Amino acid sequence: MEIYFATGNLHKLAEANSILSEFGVLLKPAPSQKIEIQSDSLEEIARYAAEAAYRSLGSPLVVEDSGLFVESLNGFPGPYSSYVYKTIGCGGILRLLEDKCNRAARFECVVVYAGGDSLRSFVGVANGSIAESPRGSGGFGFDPIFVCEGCGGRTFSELRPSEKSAVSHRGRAFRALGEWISRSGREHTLK
Ligand code: ITT
Repeated sequence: MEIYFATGNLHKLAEANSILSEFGVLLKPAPSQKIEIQSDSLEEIARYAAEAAYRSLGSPLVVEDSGLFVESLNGFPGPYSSYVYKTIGCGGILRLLEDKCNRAARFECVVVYAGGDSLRSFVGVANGSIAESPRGSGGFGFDPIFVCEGCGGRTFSELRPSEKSAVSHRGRAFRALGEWISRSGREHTLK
């Protein structure tokens, strides 16, 4: 069964597909661009984008919005993570934390499915902390500086892709989508 995924981030597509393949679902890149509003809420951003993409595409699809929330920076960069990664990157976040004792952080992910009469949100959170310096070579974005709880002190970049998906914000949100599709959503999908 196939569903469109409106994203410009191929890493997200690959991670989401490895998770949804367990549910017999294949995500295809949507032929329309994700429209991104500015908001402090990942869910609001993802819902707006899903509704807009569904209006233009007319086929069932998913949209995902995610971000890194650093506790001692009052949740920054949060919904602005994509822009902050492109501008100051992992090094910039490490510099902002130089004088901070509290390095707690979390990744959040909201996946929104739009199709038929359904607009459904699925949320995933991964708790952890910001490393003292970047470590590892896998993944993307802020992975080299995010140490996930329960991963033996390793950053997301030091985990195998399957290990990251087992504990990540994206893994949790897309598994919840996969379970919902398995239970009730099959009639809304393309094939
Ligand atoms: P689309 O909006 O086109 O889907 P994007 O990369 O711009 O792609 P977001 O607006 O949701 O996606 O921004 C999320 C940013 O948060 C992303 O660009 C990364 O910098 C960071 N991020 C999200 N999930 C991550 C992960 O699993 N590992 C590392 N960084 C992540």
